[in-house]
Amino acid sequence: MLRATKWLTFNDCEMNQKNFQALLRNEIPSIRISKFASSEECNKLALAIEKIGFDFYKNVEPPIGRIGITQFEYGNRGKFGYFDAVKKATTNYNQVTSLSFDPVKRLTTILRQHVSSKVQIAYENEVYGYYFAGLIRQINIALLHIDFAQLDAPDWQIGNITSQLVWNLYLKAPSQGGVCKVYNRQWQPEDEKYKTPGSYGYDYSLVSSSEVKHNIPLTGDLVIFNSRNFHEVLPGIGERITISSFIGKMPGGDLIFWS
Ligand SMILES: O=C(O)CCC(=O)C(=O)O
Ligand SMILES: [Fe+2]
Repeated sequence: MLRATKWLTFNDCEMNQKNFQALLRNEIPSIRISKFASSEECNKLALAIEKIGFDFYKNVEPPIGRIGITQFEYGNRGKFGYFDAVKKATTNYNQVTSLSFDPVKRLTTILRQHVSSKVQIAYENEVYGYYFAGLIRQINIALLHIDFAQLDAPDWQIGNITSQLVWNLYLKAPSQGGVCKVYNRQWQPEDEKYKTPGSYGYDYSLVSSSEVKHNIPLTGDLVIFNSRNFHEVLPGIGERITISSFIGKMPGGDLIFWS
């Protein structure tokens, strides 16, 4: 039986090499880059997003709106569909960010300075090419779940990651609520029996005795947490719009981005 080690702190930690490595090892709950984007930059992104409009996930209840694609949706449908859709998703992403700034680029620059010189968009092979990174979402509620490519993408390059983080930049934060709760419990294969049939959600009994960190959405802040940890988004008052992607650590230490 796996014993969960207690986190060293419940505070929001700053971005540096030591904290980033601690987050990969699940020794701290999150890193927050306060004021990653100015309110003007966020407003411009939000305006551009409204012009394009959200698509909604198929078979996801409660509904989650998004611009861009996720590997998760293509996990059972094959790679071709995902990589075929990368170009369109990238065009939309560039259209939105050209009116303000490019969050993926800004974060990769910060990571190269603080953590590792090798930070890249994930790459499949000569046939399929690059992944997409930079998913824009409108989430009102997200059920208890994890995001871990060893489970979601065993036959894809990203399935080789040894640990996985996710970053979210809050472009529009609710006036109240909308907290992302991250539990100090990392997914293990035997947890699959707690999955709710026909849903991406897991049974809450899994985390009933786990430590929990409340990540409060603040416009302009970027929060990174270990996405192998069970997490959920609570309802809030007002719109909640984010840009995000995963960050995987490859066996050789390189960092890769994808959505
Ligand atoms: O919107 C958030 O705060 C987190 C959403 C989520 O489940 C994720 O980014 O993996
Ligand atoms: Fe998630």
